Amino acid sequence: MFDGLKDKLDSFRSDVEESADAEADVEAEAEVEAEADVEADTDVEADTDAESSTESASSDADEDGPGRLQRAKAFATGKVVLEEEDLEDPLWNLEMALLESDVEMGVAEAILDDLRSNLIGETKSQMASTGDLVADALRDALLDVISVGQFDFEERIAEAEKPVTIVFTGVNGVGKTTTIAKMARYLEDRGYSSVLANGDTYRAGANEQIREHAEALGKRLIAHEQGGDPAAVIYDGVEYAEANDVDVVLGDTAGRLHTSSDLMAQLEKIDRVVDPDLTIFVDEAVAGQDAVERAKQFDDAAEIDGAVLTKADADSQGGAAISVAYVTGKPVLFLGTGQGYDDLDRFDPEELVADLVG
Ligand SMILES: Nc1nc2c(ncn2[C@@H]2O[C@H](COP(=O)(O)OP(=O)(O)O)[C@@H](O)[C@H]2O)c(=O)[nH]1
Ligand SMILES: [Mg+2]
Repeated sequence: MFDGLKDKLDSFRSDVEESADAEADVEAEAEVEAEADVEADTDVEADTDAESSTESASSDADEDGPGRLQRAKAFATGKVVLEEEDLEDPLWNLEMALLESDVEMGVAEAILDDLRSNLIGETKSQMASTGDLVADALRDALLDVISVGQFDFEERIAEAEKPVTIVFTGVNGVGKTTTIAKMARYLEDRGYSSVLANGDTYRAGANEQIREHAEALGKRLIAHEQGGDPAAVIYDGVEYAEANDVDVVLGDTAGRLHTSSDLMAQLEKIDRVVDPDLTIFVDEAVAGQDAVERAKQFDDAAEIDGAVLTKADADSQGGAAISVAYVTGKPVLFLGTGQGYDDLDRFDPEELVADLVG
């Protein structure tokens, strides 16, 4: 998962390290030269011109000893090692790498700004190498954008009045129905009963598909005829849950109608009629910026509370996982990591960042 992105972040670290170390070498040599200048000046007791002093200095600095000593001294005193020019090239490379990984432009800029303000003027002590400093700054910068809006999903379910109604939105084929099935299993593992309600009354075969999942999981399915009113189906699901003490209603929706404005209007209606406790947007992690764009659109039609990114198992870029929360202001709550019912992982920003920046 996100291996390509991991490599790119790693390159940034070694980029800065290289650039800062090269700078430190130059500075250490300059200092040795400056000291040699002073010695040369006192030796001849005259104001020697720059050229001759450089000459006499370079012969001194050629010996390895003093240069190493200077560097060791700078290292021990914690002098400033990261300057704007050290970061220019690495930051540029990082920005390109993030965009290549399908991170949204504004998100990439936020990460860069964060890094700039955290790293420039940063001092290096004996304890921390440049690489460690950069890794810390990267972790902070990523966490800031990834953790936007996070809340504890389990706690939300626990505290909500039952039945809790959750409606899943998103385009066709991204894994909505599969995610609902996984969610039924996830809830069961935590002691909550659930009923499935098929609001995808548009697609032929939708009832059969979700019924297979319901049967495999031992869950009740509420479904109407194809072409029926999706809001009515989910509403029936809520009534069933109320009458039968079921904790959670999981409402599926269509991912495609005749036109996309029909779809948005239908989602708005479900939102109005059912008034779900949570609306969760589902898209594929692999869709990158398209997923981010769609998250915004769906949020406009029927306000979302969070997102699930599916097929993270097949995503090496991580752009959507990094961008969705920052762009929509709504958190990524789960990652789909496979086709099995247990392949739903709670999205933990700290864990992800630790994984990305080793
Ligand atoms: N690899 C992988 N495949 C998934 C994941 N989630 C869903 N799928 C597959 O994506 C396809 C479409 O899923 P479906 O639930 O029918 O999408 P829907 O049209 O949005 O309801 C199915 O073949 C699923 O098995 C996931 O997290 N990882
Ligand atoms: Mg479906």
